[in-house]
Amino acid sequence: MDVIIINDLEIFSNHGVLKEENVLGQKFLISAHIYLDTRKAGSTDDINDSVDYSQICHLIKTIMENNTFKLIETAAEKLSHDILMQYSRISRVVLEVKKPWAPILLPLEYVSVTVDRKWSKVYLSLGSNMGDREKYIRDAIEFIRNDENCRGVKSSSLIETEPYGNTDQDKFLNCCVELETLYTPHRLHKLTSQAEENAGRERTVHWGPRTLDVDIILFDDIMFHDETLTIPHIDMANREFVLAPLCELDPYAFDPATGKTASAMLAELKKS
Ligand code: PH2
Ligand code: MG
Ligand code: MG
Repeated sequence: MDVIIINDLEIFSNHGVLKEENVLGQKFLISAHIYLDTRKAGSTDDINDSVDYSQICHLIKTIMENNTFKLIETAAEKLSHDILMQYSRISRVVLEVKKPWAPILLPLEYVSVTVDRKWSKVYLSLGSNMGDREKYIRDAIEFIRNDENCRGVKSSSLIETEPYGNTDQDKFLNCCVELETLYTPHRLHKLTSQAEENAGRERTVHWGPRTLDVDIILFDDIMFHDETLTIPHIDMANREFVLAPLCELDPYAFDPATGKTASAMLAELKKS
């Protein structure tokens, strides 16, 4: 990915934990690595095919001057978030806020914080086998689409599937959804749980009938496990109702743990 760099943009503003800092103000230096594809602009020579770094600098100045944050962390979070929100061409921002006059009663060059924020590519699996299955699934997709921290929400077709695991229950409707998100895996999991709650899901029988189940299948190339979340989905390679719709969206989506693509996993599953 190409990168536009803004280095040490100087802004006078009022962030700080101390009252004096909020009143007097001080100098901040903002740097940003802005990742985007500049190839098209590089050949058309048209600013509309890139982002205007001057505009971004003024956006940074406005945010810095119109807010009073206690922490440089908050300033960096807000700046990177707003840049990613306002410029859809930008896929990632690495942003540093430097505070050269930090009042610590000791000489120092500066203190700073650097955040790295980006649109992550995610695949979800949705399933329902109770009530108006299609409506629960479509409402969930709409709910996710309406969240400003998600974009490019795209669904596979809906397929009817035999219950897997606990087979003594009704048939499922399943699909996969591809999206990009600014959320962390845990924050996205909170959103998918809210989608399940909107469908009135009650957690009674493990692997039992449900109005809606939304599972995170892949999240960039992250491999992660704790008591609430396992990514990639632990059983994806054994589930045709996950792999078939995933292949429809992207047959080359792959499990970073095994390096296997969705289409290779599906082919293996069908053979066994
Ligand atoms: N979900 C399960 C268990 N079994 N079977 C099908 N066909 N579709 C599902 O979504 C499904 C399942 C647990 O999440
Ligand atoms: Mg599930
Ligand atoms: Mg689940």
